[in-house]
Amino acid sequence: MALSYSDKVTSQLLAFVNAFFYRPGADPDVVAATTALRNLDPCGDVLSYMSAVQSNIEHASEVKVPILFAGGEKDALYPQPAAVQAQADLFSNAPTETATFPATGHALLQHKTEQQVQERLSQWLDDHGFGPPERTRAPQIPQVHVVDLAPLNGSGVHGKAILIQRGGQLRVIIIARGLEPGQPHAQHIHGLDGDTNAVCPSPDAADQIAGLPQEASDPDRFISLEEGQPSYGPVLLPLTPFPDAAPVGIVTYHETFPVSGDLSDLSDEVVVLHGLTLDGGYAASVPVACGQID
Ligand SMILES: [Cu+2]
Repeated sequence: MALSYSDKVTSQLLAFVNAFFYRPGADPDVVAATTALRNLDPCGDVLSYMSAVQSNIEHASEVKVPILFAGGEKDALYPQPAAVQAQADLFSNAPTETATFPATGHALLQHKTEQQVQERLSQWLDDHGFGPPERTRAPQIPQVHVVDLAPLNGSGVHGKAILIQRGGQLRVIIIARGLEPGQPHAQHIHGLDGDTNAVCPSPDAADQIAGLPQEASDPDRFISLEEGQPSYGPVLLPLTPFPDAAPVGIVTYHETFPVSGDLSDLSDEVVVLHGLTLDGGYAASVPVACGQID
């Protein structure tokens, strides 16, 4: 069975309790009855207060983090500014500051100076690198883009890219079929500068080089990587590692990238897959599928 309340009471502690909670001359029977009924507080019972204070004082010099001691000038329990200064002096190895608020009592946040106290505490937190509270930042709602990948250059490649953007992270999932089995397929997010929408190149992009007639400039009739660039722009994000297509010509891909700047808004960009066997062998850079990101 636990010790009763009265078992723990020493005469010294009882004197402290009497002085703290009761007027001089309070009826001893009332004091005894109410003391016995006193609830335990979260730190143990109130009678542990004195020994806790003693222990805290003994360990105060071990504290090394910054501390602000704040008190009210009209505090009837702890006369200020002497009390906050006495506390600060105990923490001899910590960087300490003191603040005393005029026309303020013991409960700092329950007086008309509350705003002043709040501002001083906020300023101290700011000065010590705590910054604005997390809850003032915008919530991070994921943006999801589902992109249809349509064939270029008669490749027969079809697929989907799913782009999930949240905070500074971009998850990319690509599933495509009709690719060259066993070959590596470069894949990128392409885009144009500023607000210009990148688009997938139309078949006549094949003769856009230098404005020459198609037969002269591009006898192969294929849209090369460079010929597609006026439509889709340069590479903004290589979706590495580039996958090899499975023996049946399928690619499945899943990676996460940190993104910022141009890529924080993907809605003007395109996804391009590359790699096709032409007469001269495997042309790794030729675009074979493209999809505009909505
Ligand atoms: Cu590309």
